[in-house]
Amino acid sequence: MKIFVTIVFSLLTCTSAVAQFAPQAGVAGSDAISATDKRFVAWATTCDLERGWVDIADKSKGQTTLGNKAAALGKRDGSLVSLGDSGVATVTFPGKLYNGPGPDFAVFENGFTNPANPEEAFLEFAFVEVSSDGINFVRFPASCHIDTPQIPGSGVYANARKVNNLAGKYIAGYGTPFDLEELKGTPGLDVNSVSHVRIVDVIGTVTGNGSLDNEGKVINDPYPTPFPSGGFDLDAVGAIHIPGWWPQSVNDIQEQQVSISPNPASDYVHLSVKNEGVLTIIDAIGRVVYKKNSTAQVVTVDLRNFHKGVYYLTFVNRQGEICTSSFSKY
Ligand SMILES: [Ca+2]
Ligand SMILES: [Ca+2]
Ligand SMILES: [Ca+2]
Repeated sequence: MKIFVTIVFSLLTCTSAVAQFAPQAGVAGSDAISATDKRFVAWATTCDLERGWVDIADKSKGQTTLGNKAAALGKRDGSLVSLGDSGVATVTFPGKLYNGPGPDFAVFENGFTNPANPEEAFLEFAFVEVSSDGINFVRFPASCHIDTPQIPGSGVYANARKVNNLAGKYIAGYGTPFDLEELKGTPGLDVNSVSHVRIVDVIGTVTGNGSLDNEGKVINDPYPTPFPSGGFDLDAVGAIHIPGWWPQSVNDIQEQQVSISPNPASDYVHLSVKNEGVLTIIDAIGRVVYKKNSTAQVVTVDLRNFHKGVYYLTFVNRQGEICTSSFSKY
């Protein structure tokens, strides 16, 4: 739950003494990843949701209701599902994640900065876990050195430099990155074959129900947030490393009329068409190798007789608008 706070503390507290992790998005040295970063190759396609409590200390208030699991799917768009105290969302992607260079996926929440200090923000946290079988999950070792209770409405903000490996560390529009390299060698987990990512709401500390970080410290997450939108607000989970998926595979044309997957493609390519129109595929030397009138549907093109290389896709809708894109056959 986000409550916009107008109280501004004029007294600067000494925050630099414990500074040790990457700072807030927009501050030099941050590892926050913009939702428009070209490294993202895909977004969550399924979500299993176990709602948490409006207030875990008073379960008579029931569970949170804001949003639904669809809000966690697809690109980061500002649509949210509120997990509630101790709520859990488990997502999957079009393929399994592998441990490539740097971060392998990122989680998006809707925190907002302190208007008086870009280092600080109102942040709600969640643990992040991964699994290679959908049954056994391994949690990223989280650290939270925020030692002030985060009571919503009290004007308290958190400094991201005190937080590591907790989703929600960064403000809306910026993902918190997670690197599978950190979990390499964990029994029961293959970091090059991660099928599920799980987001587990952190419970604030005020009532004694608080969650602990990897160092056994209580995590000062905003509490209580006794609203239908309580707890961690999940917006999206972006994938960076999926075998066979490269950056640019989702390109500009997708926003308009057609999306292409996978790209590069081997035996088949799927063209998801949102409108009626004509699809044409042209090879690298300008020959039309495929043409089809399509209605709103997914068109699967058999590439087995295509040569390896780049192909150009043109889509003309009934209004005569033309979209062009390209894909590779390997
Ligand atoms: Ca990695
Ligand atoms: Ca929480
Ligand atoms: Ca969303």
